[in-house]
Order: sequence, then C-alpha cells, then structure tokens
Amino acid sequence: MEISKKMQDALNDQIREELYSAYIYLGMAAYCESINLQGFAHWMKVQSQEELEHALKFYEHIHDRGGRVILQALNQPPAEYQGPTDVFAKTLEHEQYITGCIHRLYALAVEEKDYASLGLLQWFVDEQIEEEKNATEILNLLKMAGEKGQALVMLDRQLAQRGD
Ligand code: OFO
Repeated sequence: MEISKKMQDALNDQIREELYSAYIYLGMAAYCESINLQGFAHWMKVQSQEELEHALKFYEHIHDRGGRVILQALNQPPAEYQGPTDVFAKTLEHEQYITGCIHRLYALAVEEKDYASLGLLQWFVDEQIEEEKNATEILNLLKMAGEKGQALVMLDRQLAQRGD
C-alpha cells in the first residue's frame, strides 16, 4: 500500500527530529571534548551515528512505500552545558521528547490503518525504551559519583568502551 500524504509528511518531520538528535549529540560530544572527557565524547559520537541510522530507517521506509523524502532545516544545537550531569539530564529529557514523537506517529498509523508503518514504529517504540534506560543509568551513575575525581575518570573510561 502506498504511503498516505499525511503519514509521509509526519515521517518526514520525524526524519528532521532524528537528524536534529544526531546534531544535538554531536554538539554534546564536542562539549565533552572541550572539558577533556574523551570517553563521554566517544559515547556521544556513537549516539550521534545511531541517530543518523534512525533517520535512514524512516528515509528507506518512505521510499520503499512509493513516497518522497523532503529534508527540512535543522536548528542550531546547544554548544554549552553545565558539566556531564547536565549533558545526561538533557539527553534523557530529549529522549523522553522523542518517545512522545514516536508514540504520536504510532497513534497516527493506527488511525490511518497504515499497518506497514506500524511494524517500523514498533521497532522505534522498543528502541526508545532502550534509549531512555541508557540515559537514565548513566545519569544515575553521575549523580552518585559526583562530577569530580576518580569516579568520573572511571566512568569516562567506561563510556569510552561503547561499541559502534
Ligand atoms: Fe535517540 O532515538 Fe532516535 O531520536
């Protein structure tokens, strides 16, 4: 079934959200580099790459369904944060916002009886559980460890291990 105009527009909006997510996280990586947290920066670069893959999943889906991808303008992401805890608090906040976007798309697909999009969106519903969990775990570790000393160095080394 060819994708409806309504669904196509909504998924094009979501491509912008995913690309903006990639942009935010790359900005966070650059901030982490600026305060010498290379492990945190690495984690954010991998996260940014994942967001590009998310955008591409929607891109492929629109084209596979006979639709048209129209890319939109991206806002400038923040450059400054108040330390690594702030970075992960903002990451969690952003992922919660994205979860809301995905749930609204899911509801739209149900309304439109677009069962082909539902399969894709179910993958994103599950992915958002993971995204929020990852950000929450690291945020909690940061709250426990504080932002100084050995604990932060250890966490930086741990985040440096994130695979691509
Ligand atoms: Fe972070 O999951 Fe996509 O945006």
